[in-house]
Amino acid sequence: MINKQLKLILVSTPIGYLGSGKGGGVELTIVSLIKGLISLGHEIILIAPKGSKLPFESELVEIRLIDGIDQPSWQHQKKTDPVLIPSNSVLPKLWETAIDLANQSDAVINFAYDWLPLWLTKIQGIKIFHLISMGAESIIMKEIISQISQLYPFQLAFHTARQSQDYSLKTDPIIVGNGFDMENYLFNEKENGPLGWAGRIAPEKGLEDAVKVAKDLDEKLLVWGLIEDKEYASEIENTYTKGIIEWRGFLPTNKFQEQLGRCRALINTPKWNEAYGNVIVEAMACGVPVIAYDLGGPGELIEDGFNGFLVNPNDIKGLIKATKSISEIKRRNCRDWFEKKATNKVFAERVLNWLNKGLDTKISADFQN
Ligand code: HBI
Repeated sequence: MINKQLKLILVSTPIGYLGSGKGGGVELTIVSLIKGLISLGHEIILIAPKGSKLPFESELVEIRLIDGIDQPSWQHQKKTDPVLIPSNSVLPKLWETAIDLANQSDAVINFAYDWLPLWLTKIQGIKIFHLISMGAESIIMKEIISQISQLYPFQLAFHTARQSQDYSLKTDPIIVGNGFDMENYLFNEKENGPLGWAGRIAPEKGLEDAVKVAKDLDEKLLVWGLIEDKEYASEIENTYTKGIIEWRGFLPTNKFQEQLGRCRALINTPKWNEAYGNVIVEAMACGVPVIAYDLGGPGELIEDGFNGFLVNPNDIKGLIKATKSISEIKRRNCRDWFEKKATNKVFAERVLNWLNKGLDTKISADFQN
C-alpha cells in the first residue's frame, strides 16, 4: 500500500460540464471519488470542461477548466460509428492539459468513455488509469479497451464484473465498484411509501416496465431523472393511463435523497448492460430496498432477499410479485450494505489499491530493468 500522499490528476467526461447532469453517473463517481481521496489526504487536480463545479471547496483540490465543444455521447451514436472529433473539441484540449501536468503527479485517472485518452495510454512517461464507465457501447471503444487491457492490464478498472464481461479482456478485470457520500444520504425507516424509479429517461433504462407495475397495482410511480429522450418520455405518457407517472425531474442529491427515502421500493429496469446502477446504491443509502432486473451492475449490487429482489430481465410479473413482498426486506439491511460497500471512502480505498497495482508494476518494471 502506498502510504505517501499522492498527487492525482482526474480528467472528467467531455460530454458536458460537471454538474450539468449530461455526464450521467460519471459525474457522481468523480465527485464522490474526489471527496473520498481528499478525506484520505491526497491531492487532486481536476481537469474538466468550462462550467464544471464541485459541490464543495478544498485546499487539496485544484480545478482546471477547459473551454471547447462537447464530445458527442456514445449513447447517441451507433455501435459501428467512427470516433468523431468536432472542431474546437474539448476532448483533445482536456488531454493537452493532462499531459502538460502529468509529470507533477503520481498518476492520471481518466473518466471519459472515449477513444483518445485510451489511445494515449501508450504514451510512455505518463501513467493513465481508466475507470471504464459503460458497457461496450461502440465497436471502436471495445477494440481500444481490449488492446489496452492486453498492454497495460493494471491501468483499466471497471465498476462491476458483469460490465467488464462486455470486453474481451486477457486478464481478470480490476473491479472498483462505486462510491457515494454518506453525509448526503439519510436513512429513512418509513415502510409503506410510494413506488419510485430513477435514472436518465431514455430507452435503455426501461421506465415503461416500472409504469406497468404501478398500473397493475393501481398506484402512482414517482420518477426522478433528466428527460434525455423527450419522444420516449411522451410515448410512455401517451401509452399508459394518465396520472401514473409523477415526474419529479433531475434534482440535486440532497432533495433527491429526501424524496427517494420515502419510497417503499425503487424499481430498476435496465435494458442494457448497466455498468453499475448509481440510483440503486442511492436508494439503499436511504434504506429503500430495490427490485431490479438481474442484468449488468444491478445484478451484482442486490443480494436477493437481503437488500432487495432480483427478477429475470423483462419479467413484469416477476417485478409485480417482488413489489408485493418488498416488506420482507429489512430497510436497515440496505443502509448497512451501503455503509460497508459503497461509501466514497471505501470506493477511494479500492481505487488506491488499483493505482498501487499499476504503480507497483511500474516500480517493479523499473526494478527489473
Ligand atoms: N460518451 N463520448 C462519450 N464520452 C463519455 O465520457 C460518455 C459518453 N456517453 C455517456 C457517458 N460518458 C456517461 O453518461 C456514462 O459513462 C455513465
